[in-house]
Amino acid sequence: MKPSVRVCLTPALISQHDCRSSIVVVIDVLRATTTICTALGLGASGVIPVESEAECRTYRNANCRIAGERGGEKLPGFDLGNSPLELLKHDWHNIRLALTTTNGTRALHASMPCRHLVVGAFANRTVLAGWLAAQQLPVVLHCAGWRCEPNWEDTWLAGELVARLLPTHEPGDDTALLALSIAGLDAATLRERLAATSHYQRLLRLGHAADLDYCLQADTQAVVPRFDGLLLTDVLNQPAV
Ligand code: 3SL
Repeated sequence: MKPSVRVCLTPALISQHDCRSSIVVVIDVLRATTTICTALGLGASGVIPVESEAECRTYRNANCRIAGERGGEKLPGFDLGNSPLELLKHDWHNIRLALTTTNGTRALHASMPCRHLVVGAFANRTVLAGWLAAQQLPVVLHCAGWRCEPNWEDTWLAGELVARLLPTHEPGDDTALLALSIAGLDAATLRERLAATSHYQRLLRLGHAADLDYCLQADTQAVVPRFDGLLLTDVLNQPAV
């Protein structure tokens, strides 16, 4: 029997899922999980996802930059906002990133405890799907949404991942089928619907058009960020033991 792949549309529903026996994949396409994949893809030595602004400030030191936003706007005094493209301007060798965001970093903490916790974005779609397929474990795709409401872009990527897992996993709930049907729409309809969504429009208003384009590009970072409770590191790039 194939293991299941289920979809959780918002952190408000994550307690309904059996995370302890599953790989949970946190998805926040715009923009937190794209930022995490980009930081690790650029060689950062880890990403610390933090729930509060105050705690995040405590991580700043010579080897750790702090990044964060609320409502899409950079937090005052932080080194960086939550723009994945901003990361490209910096050298990340031996540097960590502590990150606090409105939804994505909270969804990560809300997923604990679980068997494994990894991060998904369009940026790592193919390598992530391949890694998940190889684990032969139940999967919960946990969409960060917006303030505990579902959103379009995270559900879309969840559907894309369900589609890629069909050879090895069984859709385990109606929500997986719903996400699958969204991912099956033609490319023009997907982009048209996305352009009408609230967070897309919010990021446009805030001047983040370039981030939007970047976050929707598939397979820019060959990483699978895994969370050990403190730090996200790339599971594909672990030192041999
Ligand atoms: O909510 C989040 O975690 C962020 O990704 C939102 S934003 O794109 O930075 O506004």
